[in-house]
Amino acid sequence: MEWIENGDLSFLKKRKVEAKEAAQQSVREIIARVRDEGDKALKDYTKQFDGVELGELRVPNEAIAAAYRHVPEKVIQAIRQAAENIRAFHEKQKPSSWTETVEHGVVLGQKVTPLDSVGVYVPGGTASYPSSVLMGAVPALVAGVGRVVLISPPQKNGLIAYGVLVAAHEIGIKEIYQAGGAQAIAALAYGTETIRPVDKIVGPGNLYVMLAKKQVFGDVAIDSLAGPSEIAVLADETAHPEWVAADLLSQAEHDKMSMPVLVTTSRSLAEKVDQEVERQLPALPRHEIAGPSIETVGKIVLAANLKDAAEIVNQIAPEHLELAIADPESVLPLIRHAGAIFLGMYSSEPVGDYFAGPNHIIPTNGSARYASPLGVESFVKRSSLIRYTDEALEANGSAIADFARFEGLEGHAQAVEKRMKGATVHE
Ligand code: HSO
Ligand code: ZN
Repeated sequence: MEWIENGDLSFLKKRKVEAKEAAQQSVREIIARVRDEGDKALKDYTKQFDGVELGELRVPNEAIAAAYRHVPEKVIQAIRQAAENIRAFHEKQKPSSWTETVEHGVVLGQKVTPLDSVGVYVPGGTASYPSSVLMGAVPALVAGVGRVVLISPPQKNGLIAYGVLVAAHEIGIKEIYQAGGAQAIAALAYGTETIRPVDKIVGPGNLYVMLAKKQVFGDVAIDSLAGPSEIAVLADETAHPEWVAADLLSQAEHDKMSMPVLVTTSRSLAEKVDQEVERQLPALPRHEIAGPSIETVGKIVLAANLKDAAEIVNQIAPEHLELAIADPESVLPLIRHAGAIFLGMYSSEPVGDYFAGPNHIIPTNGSARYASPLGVESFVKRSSLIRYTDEALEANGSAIADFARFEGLEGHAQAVEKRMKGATVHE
């Protein structure tokens, strides 16, 4: 891994991969064709990009029953337990409606309503993760979204990955479609003969999925635009080098562009972690992905003290942060920008990827500066409530009318004044 000893964090500027105009243009064309030709375009693109000739777009129930035969029982149990933990965690996030009565009997409040329909995109290929089905859909279900649909490209064998189907079934998702890429996003946004459109699309995907989400945004809501996975480990001399190295590699194996960063106050720990990473890397089945991430993106940043280290972490604003230090709680108040914070040496990042309960769809690319992990609040909206009384209008009507006239809006002023006692405005 590359060492940074002078505090120069300019590597962060290279984090974002800019999409080429050509890719944007082809996504534009795909979306336009799906809007025009619906199911036929989806099937054509699935043949072209996934090499699969689809009969039906919707996954039949028999396919889901069959999927169970291909997933080991202990994995089904793990999926079940994870789903339960994720559900319990997200239950706590449920925002509630409220009203309050203020001066003159005025009632103010907000009413929280779940979205009507949501589409969860699940990537194909080696990034087809049952855990992401749970993370995308469970918060929507907890929020009370009436219709949660799943869309995922078929694999070479013509079927969506078994684990994905099992995870979907475990949490009660019945509407599952096979299609991927920009065409799947277009179908969710605008609908086809088979697929009714949704109000919001969530879930990670490749560059084309991301560009498509960007292009349909405004017609439909989207979650964040997820980039490659990121992990920062803030470690002191008490950290266990072998474990820190394993955690850095755990995210490196996601993508050649994943960003593993060690920020440490201890030179000797840095040396040991560096060696450990080299030692563990070749043994990983995905070393051809983890290798480039470690070599070309991975960094070891030395900090003078924990306060500086925390500031470096804030500049990185990582998706995941591990505080592998003797007293993590003492540094926590200094951390302002990190999507998920893992405290102490037993909180390995994959614990959060699969199981603990918090979401693993988390802001990347520095967007943890202003964004939050996917959660129940991503699937609800607020309506404001206002109930004014005659007494309140009498007391405040003139102020409102004055404000309206100042904005040149006489009609607004009159609407209020007509309701005031002794109103003088008559036609
Ligand atoms: N770490 C990934 C999520 C994931 N990990 C899924 C394993 N499976 C999000 O950055
Ligand atoms: Zn992961």
